[in-house]
Amino acid sequence: MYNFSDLSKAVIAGQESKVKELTQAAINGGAEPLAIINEGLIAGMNVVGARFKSGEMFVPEVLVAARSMGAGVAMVKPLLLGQEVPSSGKVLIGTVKGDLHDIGKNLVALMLESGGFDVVNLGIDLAPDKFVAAVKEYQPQVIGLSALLTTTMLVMKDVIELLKEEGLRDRVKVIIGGAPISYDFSSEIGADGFAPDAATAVDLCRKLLA
Ligand code: B1M
Repeated sequence: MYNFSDLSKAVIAGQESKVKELTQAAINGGAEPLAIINEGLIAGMNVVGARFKSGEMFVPEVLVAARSMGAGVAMVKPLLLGQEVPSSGKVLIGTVKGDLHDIGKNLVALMLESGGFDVVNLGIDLAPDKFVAAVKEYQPQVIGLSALLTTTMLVMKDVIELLKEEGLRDRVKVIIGGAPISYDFSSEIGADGFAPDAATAVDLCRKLLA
């Protein structure tokens, strides 16, 4: 059995060239491509998620780690010979209408991708009908709404109401987040969950889809 701990450590440290070198060594050593991704690269990123959540790592370090993980994944993917990397589920994510903040939302998208989810990042300033149209088009298991303004967080309720009107609410879990959002607000508007940070959003999606 191949030992991926150095590869995971290189991801955690965001050492892109070392990640590439160790990924190549694992490939040359005959390690299973999927094991390289799951037990080496994603395993490292899971540690990053946990450290980010506990305040031991910060946004720039998370971004560097995610980029180094992506470099490794890009090397392994061609070896999967058309096999799909098993997806943890499909998540649509976007920032609601009137709100242009996207740094945190993009970080959530990145961490979800790193956690094995298929992510469709819809962008910013999205009216409820845009989310509903995207649910119809992409058929996700989860939809993630982000808002950073106290004025725009109310749009989240409109998205949920429109999903109900269109008969789609039972088909998709709705999670919400952003600086002004709380657990109480998520219960009040009938969301399925709230995550205060990107790593918790990954845990929440895993829990909702278990
Ligand atoms: Co604006 N802004 N901003 N801003 N901005 C805030 C949010 C504000 C708190 C600053 C302040 O006054 N102290 C304030 C909001 C006040 C309020 O509503 N109570 C504010 C304001 C007022 C404004 C403008 C109105 C300013 C103006 O023009 N007068 C304006 C509004 C524009 C608009 O959206 N219509 C505005 C504009 C901007 C910039 C464009 C300059 C820029 C955004 C750039 C961009 O995103 N591309 C900006 C920034 C950078 C900020 C602050 C400084 C930082 C936000 C950020 O990126 N944080 C912010 C102050 C602050 O929050 N300290 C502020 C880092 C990021 C990693 O954290 O986004 O919280 P965050 O995301 C976290 C979690 O919240 C969570 O996970 C992320 C990672 O851990 N999370 C989710 C986020 N989305 C999630 C979704 C999930 C789950 C978790 O599930 C789906």
